[in-house]
Amino acid sequence: MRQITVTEHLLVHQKASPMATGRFTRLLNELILAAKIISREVNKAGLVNVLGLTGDTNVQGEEVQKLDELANSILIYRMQRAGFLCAMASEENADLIEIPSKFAQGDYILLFDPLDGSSNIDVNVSIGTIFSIFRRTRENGPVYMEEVLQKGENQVAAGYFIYGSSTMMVYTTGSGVHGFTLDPSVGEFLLSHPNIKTPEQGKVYSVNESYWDYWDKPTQECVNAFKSSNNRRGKPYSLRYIGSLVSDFHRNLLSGGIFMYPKDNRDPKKTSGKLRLMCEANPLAYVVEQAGGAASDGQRRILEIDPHELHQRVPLFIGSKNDVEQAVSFYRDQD
Ligand code: AHM
Ligand code: MG
Repeated sequence: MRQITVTEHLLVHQKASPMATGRFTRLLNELILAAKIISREVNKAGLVNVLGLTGDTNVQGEEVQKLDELANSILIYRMQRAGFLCAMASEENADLIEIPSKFAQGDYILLFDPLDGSSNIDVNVSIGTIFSIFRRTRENGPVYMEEVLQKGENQVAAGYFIYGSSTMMVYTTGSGVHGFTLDPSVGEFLLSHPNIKTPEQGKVYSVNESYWDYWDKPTQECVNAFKSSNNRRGKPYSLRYIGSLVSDFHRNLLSGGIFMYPKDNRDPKKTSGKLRLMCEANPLAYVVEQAGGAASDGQRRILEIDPHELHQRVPLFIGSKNDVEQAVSFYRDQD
């Protein structure tokens, strides 16, 4: 059977969209190449001394894994030279990453989490790269932070690569969600999951329940509902939590369910959970909505949140529509 490569798929979609340009397709192709290189490095990590910590902490105050740093530098190196970007932002870098003037400039902005779930790297659990693409709002000139801090609903593309039992790419440009599996023998991503639709009702809830004592009442009531029969489904959900957002999200996208990272009071200043709006919540929210699911911070649709800083954190409830609606019902009229 003839299989469609991701490049062919992009070209077909490019023709169908009046907005799409060849430059956008080439930008995605460059990103795909960077992900293939990261995938290769992840696959041989145990053999080449790139497991473990670098000894540094990142802008989030988290310990940096060697592979985190490697994935970040692969993306920055390739994408700065691609010629289609005017700025980038990474979960690992405090500030915007400029495109040096010696390289061609473009009008897209790329945000990414280079290696999400990195605390799982050393134990061979699936991890991933999450990406979000915006178009800049001004014609030219230097890129200011306001151009980057756009609402998620302005994304022109978003998705992720998951380095799991196979490497997959899942993306949307606003006309459905499509999944491709890397065939390592030919080095191509081939269409394996066309037009993904997430089940309206899931059977799984995914949350780090060890934070119970740090949660507010609505969160405890919400989680209690998922684990009892006192919910819209009428029976308890199963708990699945890998602790690697891309993996938890991907499983729930395909099989149905909800992933939650609510706010907690571990640190009085951290009232917004752990996950980042721009690099994690926005792109996955775009994907899930395009697949028929939903994403909320408990009060608002994630994609409607007006960001005020690059590394802003948000509570996240994401997945099957019925399950997200059920979770949100516990927070309505709060705060
Ligand atoms: P990271 O981007 O530094 O890897 O952190 C995000 C990760 C997510 O992949 C995962 O969902 C979450 O952290 C797990 O956090 P916790 O250990 O608090 O449950
Ligand atoms: Mg992450």
